[in-house]
Amino acid sequence: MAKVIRLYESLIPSGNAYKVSLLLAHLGLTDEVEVVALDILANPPETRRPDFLAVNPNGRIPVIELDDGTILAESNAILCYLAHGTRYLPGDALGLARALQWMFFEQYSHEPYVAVLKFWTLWGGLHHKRPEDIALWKTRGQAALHVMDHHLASHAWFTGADYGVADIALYAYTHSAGAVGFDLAAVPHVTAWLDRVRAQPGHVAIKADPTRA
Ligand SMILES: N[C@@H](CCC(=O)N[C@@H](CS)C(=O)NCC(=O)O)C(=O)O
Repeated sequence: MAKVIRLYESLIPSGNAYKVSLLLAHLGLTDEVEVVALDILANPPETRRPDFLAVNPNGRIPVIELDDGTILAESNAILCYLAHGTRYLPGDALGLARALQWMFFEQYSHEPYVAVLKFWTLWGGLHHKRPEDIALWKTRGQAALHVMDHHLASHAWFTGADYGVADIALYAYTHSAGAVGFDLAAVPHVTAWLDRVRAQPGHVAIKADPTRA
């Protein structure tokens, strides 16, 4: 399997990029990977300039580069690649599908609301957004947290008996959801799970925000 040599991520702390950094830390690979941090707040964003579009035509981070020149985009696909053959990705068909179930949930029902509200609250000027859009992000993001809470009422982790890629994918934006107005007190099983994730060997926090230094 080709080795990861470079991670394209952002200068401000991106939850999608944090997923990759967190798994690299669990795998003890952090020091082997060069990090290229792009300014996504610039005008135009560095992710939308020709040199990066040649790397990822979708103009988004995270992206990894492997030692054979292969490029891989999409945070949850990157998690699956890096976790292949490790304890963080189930090897059986149902376990793998269950991990994918929660990672698709994360991208369709959670990240578009929880991450988007975080971005506009912290970096985008929320007052420029339409009140009905803000209300939708809050309602749907909170609904996603309740779906997680329902699962975690009877399971320690999102896939089988062990912590893995689905937990990493969902932790990335859930851990900071309270700071942007979501009600974590209403989802006690989620808050207990956040503590279990933080207690995993090799856990690292998301990086600091340079715009708030
Ligand atoms: N589905 C993608 C979403 C990636 C994404 O939205 N990345 C944002 C940062 S969190 C980005 O690159 N924004 C800059 C841009 O869109 O130009 C993934 O999971 O990797």
